[in-house]
Amino acid sequence: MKEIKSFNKPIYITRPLLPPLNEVYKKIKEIWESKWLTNFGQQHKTFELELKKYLKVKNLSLFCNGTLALQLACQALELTGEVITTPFTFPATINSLYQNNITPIFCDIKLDDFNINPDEIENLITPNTSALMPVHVFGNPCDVEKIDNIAKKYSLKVIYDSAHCFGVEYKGKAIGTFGDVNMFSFHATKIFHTLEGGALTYNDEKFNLKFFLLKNFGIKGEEDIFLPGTNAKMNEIQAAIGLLNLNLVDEEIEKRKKLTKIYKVNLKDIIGIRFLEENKEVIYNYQYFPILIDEFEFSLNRDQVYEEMKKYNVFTRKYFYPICTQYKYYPCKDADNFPNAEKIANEILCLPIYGELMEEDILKICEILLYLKKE
Ligand code: T4K
Repeated sequence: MKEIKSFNKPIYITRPLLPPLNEVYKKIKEIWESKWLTNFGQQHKTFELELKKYLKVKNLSLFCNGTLALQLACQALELTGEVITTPFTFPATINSLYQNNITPIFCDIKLDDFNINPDEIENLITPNTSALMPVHVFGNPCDVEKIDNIAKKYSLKVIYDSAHCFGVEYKGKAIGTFGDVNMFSFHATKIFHTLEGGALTYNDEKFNLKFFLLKNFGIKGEEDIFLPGTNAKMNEIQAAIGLLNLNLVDEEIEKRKKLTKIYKVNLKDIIGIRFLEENKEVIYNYQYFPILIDEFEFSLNRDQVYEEMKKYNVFTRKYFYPICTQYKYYPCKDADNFPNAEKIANEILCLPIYGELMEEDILKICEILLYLKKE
């Protein structure tokens, strides 16, 4: 097989959606002329309304990032004691519990979707359990029916970490309508972003005021102070970028869908590489393209592939390695008791995917993988 030349520029796992600069200038000019930079200005109001429509949710509250949104969701739901969650996630999920003095209780994941295994949740419920915090990993919906049934049976709250789920639908329902509260992240690395940012969506409108107070120091008006809130507001520039990106995100999803198909067609016959099957009842956003590498079948292990790809200027990511139970600051009993999460974390590799990539870039990444196997 012929030697493959490396890419002449770095190929990262993702690149942010960038609205045309002239449109950004126009928005900045509007904001400058209004002299209103933050604290729920016109951009914020318009963005909140538009986003609510786009995400097909009843209620939505904007935040300066997803992590603080998640932390404040725990406070709004008055969670205490223990919350059952997954070890296979980004540290922000678990840190939001820690910040609220809540103990994360880890539940292993399923091998077919990398999400929390609902069949193991009931064994972990104790009198101290106040909620479940599942994560829709890589935008694949969890088993929401089973999870919501368990929550009802034990009167537990459910906060879904939907950081990866912008625009995802399950059985014809928007993902942001399940559970008590959903958190979306609008970080620059997400398919839809506001530079940094996040939102909570929820069916019960009683949370409107609570979330407003929690992100706005607990104050409403000049003299009414209701609770010890923090500052987690989204500013006008973030909201304006959100408005501009809302016009672009459908096309970005479409492009990534096509690139995903090219990956699948070209990787499906490489022994030792596996990827997730799509569920026909889900509308995906194609934000990530994770593969699993079986070191015995592929002949290289995941870490070797990760390093080798760098030589070709391809910067893949090992989301989410190591799993959260391995972090030194989590006093996790049974830290070795999560065989599925361990297995996936050791085999996972997220390949570059973003709308700017060309079909030939994806073909070349596949060719490199094939070449590595044959080497
Ligand atoms: N829950 C879950 C399940 C999450 O995955 C996340 C965040 C959260 C909660 C918390 O939401 P936020 O508080 O972030 O809203 C990135 C993101 O920073 C993080 O938002 C995301 N998950 C996580 C999965 O990925 P890093 O440390 O891997 O990002 P970084 O800086 O290495 O960027 C990755 C690649 O993206 C770079 O190699 C190049 C490209 N990139 C990145 C940035 C920041 C750009 O091209 N431009 C950019 O501006 O965490």
